[in-house]
Amino acid sequence: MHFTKRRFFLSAFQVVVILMTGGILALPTARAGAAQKPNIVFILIDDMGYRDVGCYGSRFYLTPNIDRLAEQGMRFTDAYAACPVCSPTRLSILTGLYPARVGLTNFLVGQRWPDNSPLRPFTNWKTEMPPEQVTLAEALKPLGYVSACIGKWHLNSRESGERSKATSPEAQGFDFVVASAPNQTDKQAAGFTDKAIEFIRANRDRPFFLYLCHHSVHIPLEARPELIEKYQKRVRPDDPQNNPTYAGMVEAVDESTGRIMAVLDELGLTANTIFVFTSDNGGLSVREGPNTPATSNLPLRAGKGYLYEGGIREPLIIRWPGVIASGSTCSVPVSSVDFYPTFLEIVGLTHQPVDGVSILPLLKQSGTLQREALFWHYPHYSNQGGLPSGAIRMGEYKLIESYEDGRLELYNLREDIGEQRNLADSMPEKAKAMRQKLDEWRKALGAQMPEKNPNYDPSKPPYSDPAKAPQAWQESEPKPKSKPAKRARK
Ligand SMILES: [Ca+2]
Repeated sequence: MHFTKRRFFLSAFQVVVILMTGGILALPTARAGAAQKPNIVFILIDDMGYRDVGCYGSRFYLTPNIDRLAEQGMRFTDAYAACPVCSPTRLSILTGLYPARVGLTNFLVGQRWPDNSPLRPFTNWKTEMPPEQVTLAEALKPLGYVSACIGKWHLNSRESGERSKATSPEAQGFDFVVASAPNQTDKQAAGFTDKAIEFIRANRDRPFFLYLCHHSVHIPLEARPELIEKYQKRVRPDDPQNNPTYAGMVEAVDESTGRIMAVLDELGLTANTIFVFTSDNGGLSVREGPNTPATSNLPLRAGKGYLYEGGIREPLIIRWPGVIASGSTCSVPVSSVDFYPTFLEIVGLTHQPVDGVSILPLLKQSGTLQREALFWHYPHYSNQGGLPSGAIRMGEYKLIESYEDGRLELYNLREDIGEQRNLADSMPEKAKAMRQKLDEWRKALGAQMPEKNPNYDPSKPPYSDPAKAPQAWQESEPKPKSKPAKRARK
């Protein structure tokens, strides 16, 4: 089943009803005289890892502005991206849907598949966001919001040709768009920030949604020379985070965040602005391009491209003065599919069913979530060495299922955040029940599954031409059937 614009427009009638009955004015609380709906500032960093921020435990990177944002808001310890790579997580943020439901399950458009692997490549996965999906910008528009998309979009592609126009930010509800080719260098962080500030100043008197998506801290790694020099002096032999160039990029997005915070203060908008800071997938912890690995997510296992915690657990800070207690933390697991229903509940907008749930009770500390599980479906080989797999988190337990051979990994994240002790054999009933739930979820969403490869020859390497393999594969042990534990650690 797909949720479409048609269903959204049906519910638009309900919006009118809510407007007429004053429901919207009734929702925002604790902001005296705030008749105007809250602004939303959403800063999305590309490939920033869970531990890449000072307030998440880094001893190497310096992020005073992001740390200050956390002191003024809520820091989530168990926040997840819906996918370990870019595009699907971006889809989930803007629609509230799991990537598996839409069939957009990999980054656009770079599927690389080993020619000798246990699974056959499938090609009918979506290579653009279906135009009929209702984005946050489209949903907010009837309430008078003006929306900006500044930076990386990554939900369409040149490969989709003419159709890419229908999936551009402009066609998906954004009024002000500053876009560029993917993977531009760090020089753009400041330029994007200039544009974001321009947008905020121009729209200070009306509700706005700023979706600021830096290319940083994605490869290629490039930073200002003075920052590289600064962090060269901070490298310590016992710290696995030790890349001065990457550190310079982290500092540049911290500066950007500080500048956005400052302009909100200057214009008196801070109190009526929901400020979100997060990332789209884990930090790059293997070799991929010059001067990599970029970072280390330790003690989390692995990084971008993997369903281990290092690939999907994210920094998430949300500030909303008067509603969110300053300096608070939340350890309830949340996902990038939750932003959409949360924002729409806050502005009082009824919407079509989505996969995420509103986390407003967590923000207000007025209750918890009635959610049994979080799910992931990544049926691809990642450039970083990740294998086609699915995952489910229920409470403190997480199960990962390999799609190559059905191998199960079960971890207790409370006792074993590094996912080092596989409990699947010692807790077979728990593993079986969670695997069953994951399978039911996949079936309910119509998740695409790769088929077995009848020509697979385990005695041969995954790539017949090893030079065509991603760098992370070339530098690791033989790929298929090897133990992920060996490959995943730096
Ligand atoms: Ca990314």
